[in-house]
This record gives sequence, C-alpha cells and structure tokens, in this order.
Amino acid sequence: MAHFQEVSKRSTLHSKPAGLVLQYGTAGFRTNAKHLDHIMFRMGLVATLRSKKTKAAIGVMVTASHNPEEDNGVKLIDPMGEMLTAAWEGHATHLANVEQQELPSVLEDMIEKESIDMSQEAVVFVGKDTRSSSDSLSQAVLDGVHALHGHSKDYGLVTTPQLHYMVRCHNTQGLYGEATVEGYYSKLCQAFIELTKNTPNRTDDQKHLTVDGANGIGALKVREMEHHLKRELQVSLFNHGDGQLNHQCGADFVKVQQKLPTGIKVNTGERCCSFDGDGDRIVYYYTSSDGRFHLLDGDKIATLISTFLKELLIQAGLNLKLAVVQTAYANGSSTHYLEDSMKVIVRCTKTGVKHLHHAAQEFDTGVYFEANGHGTVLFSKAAEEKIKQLADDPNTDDTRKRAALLLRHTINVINQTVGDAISDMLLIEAILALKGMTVQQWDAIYTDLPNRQLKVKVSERRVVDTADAERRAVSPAGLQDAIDGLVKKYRHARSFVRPSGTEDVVRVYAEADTQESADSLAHEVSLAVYRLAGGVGDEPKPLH
Ligand code: NG1
Ligand code: ZN
Repeated sequence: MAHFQEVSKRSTLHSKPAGLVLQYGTAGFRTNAKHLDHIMFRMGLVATLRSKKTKAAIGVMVTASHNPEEDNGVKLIDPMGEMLTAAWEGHATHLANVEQQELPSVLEDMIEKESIDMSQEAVVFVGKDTRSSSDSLSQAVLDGVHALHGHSKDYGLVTTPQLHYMVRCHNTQGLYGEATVEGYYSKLCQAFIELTKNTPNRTDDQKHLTVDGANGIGALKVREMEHHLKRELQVSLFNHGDGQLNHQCGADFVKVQQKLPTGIKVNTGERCCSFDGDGDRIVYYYTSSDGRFHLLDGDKIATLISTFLKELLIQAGLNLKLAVVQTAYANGSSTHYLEDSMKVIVRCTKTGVKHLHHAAQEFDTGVYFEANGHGTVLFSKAAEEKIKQLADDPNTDDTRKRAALLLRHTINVINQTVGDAISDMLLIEAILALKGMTVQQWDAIYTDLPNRQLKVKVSERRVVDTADAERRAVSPAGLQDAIDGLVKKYRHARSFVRPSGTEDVVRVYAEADTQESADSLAHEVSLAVYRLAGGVGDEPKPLH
C-alpha cells in the first residue's frame, strides 16, 4: 500500500536501537530521551490510526512529567480528553517494539483487527513540555502522523492537561470550550472570578499565593495566564525556568521529601504550592512558627473539595451522589474523616490515574485524587443538567440559586479531562476564599497518620501479586500473613506492598500512630518482602 511506502521511507530516519524493549506503562512510555525517537514516530502512527478509528482528534503529549531533565516520554489522549483506552495500550507497545522492516505488516494487522477505514481523515494534536529533547521528539511524532497522511495541529509548549482540554474541546465542537490556550485561560479564569466575587472581604494575604513551578511548563503557563486573573489571585512564582527541571523542586520532590523545595522565598505560615514538570500534579504546604513543614497532599485536597461540594449540593437541595476515589496510599485519617465525619462514599482503586478516573465516572460527582496530588472532579451529564436547570429556574429561592450558581462556576473552573495543577489551584484558592479559610484551618480538618514509603529491590517484582485494590498480597505464599502479623504489633497500623508500575521495585507503605512505629513497621515489612519475594542486594536496614 502507498501509505506504507511513506511509513517505510520515513521510519529509516527514526531507527530503533537494537534490542530495546519498552512497555506502555502507567503513564505511557518513559525513559532516557535518547532512546525515544523511534517511539515518538511510531506513536504518531498509532495516534493517526486511533483518530481514523474513533473519527475524532487524538492527542500526543511529549513529556516525562516529574522525571529528571534527561528523560522524556509520551502520553496518548483519547477523544474525550481521557487517557488512551487500555485496549490500545497493547497496540502501542507492540508497534513500539517491532523491528523496522516489520512495521508495514504490523500496521496492516492493526488496521484489520480494528476494522479501520483508511480513507477516514485523521487529526492529531501534539504538545510538548520544556525539556531540551522535546523539540525534536515532537517533530518525530509529527513525522509519524504525516507518514500516514494524517492532519496535525502542533500546540507547541503546553501543559499535559491543557492538551487534554484541547482534544475534548475540539471533539465536542466547542461545547466544552474553545480549543486554544487563550480559550482555556478565559474559561477557567472567568469562572474563578465569578466564584471569588462572592467574597467581598477577601484580604490581600488571601489573594496571594507562592507557586513553585518546578522549572517546567506549568510555570510558563501561570505567567501567561496571570492577566486573566485581574489581580484576584496574585502569584509569586519561583522555579519559573531559571533552574533545572524538577531538580530539588516540584510536587514530587516536596511530597516524597516532605520539605520545602529549593529556590523559593517564603515566610512562616504562608500558603505555597508546587506543580510537577508537566503541570498535572499539585501539592500545598506551609511552615509553622516552630519550623515544622506541613504538607497538604492529594488527600487533603480531595477532602477540601468534597466538603465544599457536599455543602453546596445540600444548600441547592440537589440529591446527587457524591463520592471520593482514592488509592491504598491515601492516608488512613483522610478515609476515616471522609467516611465517618463527612459521610461521603469512598472508593479505593488500584494505583494509576486511569483507574481512579473510571471509578469516579460512576457517580454524579466523583472527586478523585492520588495522594501525590494528581486528581480532578467529574460531573455526570445528568448532574450538570440538574445544576443548570436549577440555576436558570426563575422560581428557585435565593439560597438554592446561590448554591446552584456557585456549582455552575465550580464546574467551569475544573478541567474534567485529567488532573490539572492550574485548574486545581484555582479551585482550591476559590474554595479557601469562599470559606474564609486559612491554610492552617484547612490543614486542621484532620491530622495525617505518620507514614513511611520504602522500596525493595527483588529479582522479579511481578512475583508480588495483589488483590483488593492492591491492599492484599496474594503471592508469594506467606507474605500477606507475615504483613498481618507485623501490623498487629502496632496501634492504628496499616501496611501493604505492591510492584511498582514505573520502577523496577516493590513498594512498601506503612502507617501507624507514631513516626517511629510507621518507620519500624515499614522496615519489618520490607524485610518480609526481601525474604519471601526474592530480595536482591543487601537486606533492608532499619531507618533509625
Ligand atoms: P508506581 O511506580 O506504579 O507506584 C507512580 C505513582 C503513581 C502514579 C504513577 C505514574 C506513587 C506511590 N505511585 O506509580 O501514583 O502517579 O507513578 O506517574 O505515588
Ligand atoms: Zn505530571
């Protein structure tokens, strides 16, 4: 076929290093940038076929998120702005790993298996982060698209969630918003200004926020957006690109190290947040006068947002099902608070945003966050319609109308396609303003249980198999019994282990009533993994 002659010709410019095998992992392909040129070209091909199949625009984002500068990666975006469906991850992995000369026959198989009409037009949106390798890698994606005669739109430097947003806007014919960066800023910022209009006594301190941009794309985009906020939010931006990407800064560093990022100037008690390298994660924090660092992670964010939404739904008299979706990494205190005090439904899924996203879709209002700060809120079509009707109904009384309008603006400030640091930041800032709440008051809603995360190197991490949303180990034999026995020795304790989806390790999580107990439980469980699951290298050492 003529199509494939072009593919064969162009693929020689994007040759695959011999013997390299990569998997479409939790968040697409990700590794050192120098191994990725052929992957990018081939993902251009996959995206073009996916576009023909779905008769919709597909997105390809070139980024390695919170990884170091020398890495890169690629994420594919499906028509409604969600992550690529699991069914196609297999196609992507297969095409990524075949030898060059096999490309045409593998493409042919895919086309047949998926019954793709090759005369259908294809449109692929491409975006990239600020890594030095992203320029040429996004060109390789475009080359792949053009090799199959697809149309492309190169959005250049955008955050990952901005590209997700563009895809959804385009495929809903503008119903979700205008598919431009300006359209994105104007929708989100207008909603933010409408929300904060209801807070006439907001002080300058409340309007001020310190942002750590991780020296990534999120920082550039906050700068670009600023004038749309009309000084209703005044950002002091640090790590805006003057330093190394994700190096000792950004959401992942702050969450894992539980300390301030380098490169920011901040006073005691001031509200700060950190984005990650591609702007899809956010965590908040402050330091108290005793010098202690206080982290407000994805669990605290989910609690703040769900409390706010629940109150508004009650005020609006709307009987809509609200749920919070978490993973096993959610702090036990957050789950107790949500279930026992807030009386909201809590669901636990496997690690990985796509699992949380799907679970959240089952509710009228689904708030989902990973503890690491990746998350958003989804509203069902029916819920959005009910809110709109109530807001537009002239017979609605004042209290219900106010709540319905606030809900409507809240929907517009949220990026429902995927976790979005900019959108989450605007929502959190609006909620704090509306509730007249300080970051300390937000932090005091519940107290996190001390916890510890460790990694254990084993010869084959897949020997650890889990069930019950990764909370129980079903293999190797005896491991779960050992964990149960260890957990019993501590108060308010919980622990689980799972193979990582992005690193060659088994992860161990433990929480308990004191940091010492959490540390010692995590260590003992690590030893059990090491002994029962084929640990390699030295035995894990105690933390103290
Ligand atoms: P793994 O390596 O599978 O634990 C990590 C994060 C996930 C998710 C993915 C994708 C933790 C414990 N795990 O997955 O939440 O964000 O990376 O980036 O934070
Ligand atoms: Zn990210």
